[in-house]
Amino acid sequence: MKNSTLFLLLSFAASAQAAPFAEGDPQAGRKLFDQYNCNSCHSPGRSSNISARISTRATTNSNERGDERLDRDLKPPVLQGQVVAAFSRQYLVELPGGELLPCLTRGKKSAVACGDFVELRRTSDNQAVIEKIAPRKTLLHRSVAFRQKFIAANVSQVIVVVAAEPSFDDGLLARCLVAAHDQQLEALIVLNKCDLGELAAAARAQLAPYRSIGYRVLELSAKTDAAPLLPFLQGHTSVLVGQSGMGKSTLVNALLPDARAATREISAALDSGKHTTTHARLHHLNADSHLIDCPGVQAFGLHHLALGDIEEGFVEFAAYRGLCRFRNCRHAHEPGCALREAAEEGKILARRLKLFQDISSRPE
Ligand SMILES: Nc1nc2c(ncn2[C@@H]2O[C@H](COP(=O)(O)OP(=O)(O)OP(=O)(O)O)[C@@H](O)[C@H]2O)c(=O)[nH]1
Ligand SMILES: [Mg+2]
Ligand SMILES: [Zn+2]
Repeated sequence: MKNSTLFLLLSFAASAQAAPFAEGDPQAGRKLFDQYNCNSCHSPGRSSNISARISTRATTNSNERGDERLDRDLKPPVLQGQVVAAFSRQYLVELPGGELLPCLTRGKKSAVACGDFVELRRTSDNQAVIEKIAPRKTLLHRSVAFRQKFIAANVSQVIVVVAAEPSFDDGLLARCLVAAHDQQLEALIVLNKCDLGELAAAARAQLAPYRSIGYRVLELSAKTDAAPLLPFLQGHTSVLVGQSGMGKSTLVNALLPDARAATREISAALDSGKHTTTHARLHHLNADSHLIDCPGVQAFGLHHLALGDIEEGFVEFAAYRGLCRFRNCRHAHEPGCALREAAEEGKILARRLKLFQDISSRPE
């Protein structure tokens, strides 16, 4: 990473840390955005008079028509950058030199995701409007009946973080893996908090089926040593997903002490994590490896996927494809269902077939 990039990221992290609000505050994004907007985006030596800079260049092109020149004189130049933080409708875009610029989108609907490469124009010295989103290589998202929620764009790997405690939902894990498979992303399961002996053993047993069908499962403790994750991150843009309280931000902090993503003690009484991270945030590990921390999810709707896509996301079902009596078998109650027979014979796990049936009936 360039020194200037590092400096700006660190100073942003530091200013976020000093912000006079608690993480978990629903207004946190707004306040962070405002605070950042006020004092952090002035690049040294940059003239605030944009039209003056443009008009110097305008005089050099004698072939230009008058109306084109007028249009260009009024508009600041197009900049390119990457969205490194996504609040609800506000974004922080990193420019190639490392400058972080708070941005808005035009109109009410926002279709921008953390990780997007975008074109933007300044509307003032320290604010810009996103004008265009570059075609995405991948888009990890979840959806309910009429609404979709972006998680991250242009990632190459999904890391589903589960933990010894709080207890995790294997249905949510299955959904994350199906969504990753749909976007042809590498998938890694991290079992965190392995310092918690017996609880870790139970979680390990819960994950055994995932190992047996070929998923990579990495056990570690973010609190004691997160380094075993590093080789898995090299060369990837990875996104950490999972329920709240699993330790995603603790992992980020352990790997990038300067990220200082907020963490919070989980509520032992409720056996569930409190939502600590309020927005997606991209961190740079090195020039080729990037890591996006996301808010915890309680549900992972897959309404955007067709039945066939969901089935393909259950990788161990592949051997039985086309073997059911009916071509449009939903593997629920149909006679002659090869998957149900396989589950009865113990060739595939009945629990996984049940998860498939739950997902394909789309209750979430
Ligand atoms: N014992 C133990 N506790 C951990 C470990 N990693 C994280 N924790 C604790 O788990 C709690 C939740 O950690 P976070 O990193 O905030 O969890 P998160 O997944 O980012 O949560 P959200 O941002 O709400 O999605 C904190 O109290 C951490 O200190 C670990 O390896 N061992
Ligand atoms: Mg977090
Ligand atoms: Zn079937």
